[in-house]
Amino acid sequence: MTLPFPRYRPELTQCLNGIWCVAYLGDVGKIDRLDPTDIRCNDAMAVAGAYDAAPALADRRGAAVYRTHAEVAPGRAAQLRFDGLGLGARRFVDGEPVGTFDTPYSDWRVIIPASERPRRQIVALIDNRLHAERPILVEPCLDFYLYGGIYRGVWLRELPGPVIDAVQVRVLDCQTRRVAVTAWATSTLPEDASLRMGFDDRPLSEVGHAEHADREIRFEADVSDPRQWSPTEPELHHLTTALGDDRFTTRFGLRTTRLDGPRLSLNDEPLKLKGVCRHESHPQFGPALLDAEIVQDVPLLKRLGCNFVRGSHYPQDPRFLGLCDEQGLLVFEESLGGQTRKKHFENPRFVDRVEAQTRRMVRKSFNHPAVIIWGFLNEANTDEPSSRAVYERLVRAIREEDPTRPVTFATHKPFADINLDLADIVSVNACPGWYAEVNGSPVRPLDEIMPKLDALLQYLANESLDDRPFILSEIGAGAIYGWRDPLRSHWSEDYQVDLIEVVCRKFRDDPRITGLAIWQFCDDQTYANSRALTRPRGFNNKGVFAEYRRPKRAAEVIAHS
Ligand code: ADA
Repeated sequence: MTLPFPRYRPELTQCLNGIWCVAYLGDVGKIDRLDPTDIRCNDAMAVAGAYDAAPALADRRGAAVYRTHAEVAPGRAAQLRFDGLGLGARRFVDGEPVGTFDTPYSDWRVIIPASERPRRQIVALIDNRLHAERPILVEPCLDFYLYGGIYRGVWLRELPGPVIDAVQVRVLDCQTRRVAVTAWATSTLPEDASLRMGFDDRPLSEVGHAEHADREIRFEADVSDPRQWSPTEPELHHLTTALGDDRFTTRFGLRTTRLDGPRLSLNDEPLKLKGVCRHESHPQFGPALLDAEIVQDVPLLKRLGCNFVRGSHYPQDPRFLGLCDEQGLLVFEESLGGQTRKKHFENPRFVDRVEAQTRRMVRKSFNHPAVIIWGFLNEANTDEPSSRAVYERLVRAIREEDPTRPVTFATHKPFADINLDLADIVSVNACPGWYAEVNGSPVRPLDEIMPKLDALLQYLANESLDDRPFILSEIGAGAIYGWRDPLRSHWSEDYQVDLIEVVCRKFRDDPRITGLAIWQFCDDQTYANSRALTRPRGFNNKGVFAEYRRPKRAAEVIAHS
């Protein structure tokens, strides 16, 4: 099996994915008060997997206990890592609670103390209920289904002593190939700890001038045999750091991004970002995508002629980001959010949580050269005065974590947004031509697209916001796969083709538009309640592929535009 990055010593690393024992508890009391120790787990569920994606539990809201065992050498501590789960969870090892989780789609790591038991019991108590009293990061009315379960990989790494836990490689200068490296250990390092390192397949050597502080080691180095990363030549480097016998390998790319007025450049070449928004979603497995599905999505994106993908609306699966690095697809990654309003902005627990998730996303994805833009809180109520302090705080948090990449957020209220000045890139979700002013309007929906986009761009210029790049971060039309209509009405593939043709033409011809992320890559499951009155089949049907990735006619239009 190929381990994803970062890679640890393979002989000390186990992937715990597989079939776990599960008990679905339903709408029990709050999980904070539940002790899962004596609960019998008689059902089986796949990990990764979402329990409410299983037909028997479809659309059920409740808690579930997931249980498995792992072999760990007696006397040795271990690190347990979940790459993404939701919505809320508590975790237990050998019956002892080891943490609470409330940031869906984030990774979650913990160190398990050593024990003499060779077989350790691991339990995740998961909750997919949308508690009113628990400020989750999204509102239940959001337009994608919020599943419960373990969405991504689960890993166990045995720790022979203090080991490297995370490494960030920051490119200081592509020309001089100089990088600044920060490595964090799992625990405080002795003063005389000596770190070795090596690029790619080179032998490891002692790091000369390193600064130590507690768990942190910083040093600079020149990449041997440097190759620049770009979307057309996505050359990647590896950096291995070693403490004692332990190894930690991360992958990175030598590339720089730069903002120069309305221009966004990569390696000093101006970018025109052509792409789509993509949910991590499968009709049968929800957010728990199989390797085969992720691997197939990337060439489909490339076949659309995309060089860009907006990972909507949460931190992305590291497997997907790894493939984007390898294939040269540029990514706008954002932390989870949606329909955020006054009650959230004024709730300190909510704001702490968004900030924690946003910081975690930046730390986790820092070394992916494909990620070129950070975002947060899709479509919040940014006309709300209480949003200002939150937006200032989130922008500051991202810049503290990473001063090298531009920061943005997708707004759907551009004319009333009070925070646009904080963004390095203005990103607007617009929907002319779809949620069109049809009632009583003499204008055909398609004919309103150009004037509305022009009015938006003119407004940004009037507000002096044309001094930075502009991304049309969502625009699209719903189409039911296979439905052709000579009248080219809404919901037909023909209407989606017409709308996307207009949008692609505008994007191609208007130099004020730096980026386009068409809404969306493929149809995805949303709620099966009365929302389905505007979401036929209970899906958001604006995909240019249907949910099983069959191309609609619009895919050809994008590919040839
Ligand atoms: C918004 C939102 C998307 C989706 C879209 C739509 O722009 O950000 O998640 O809901 O609307 O299809 O209406």
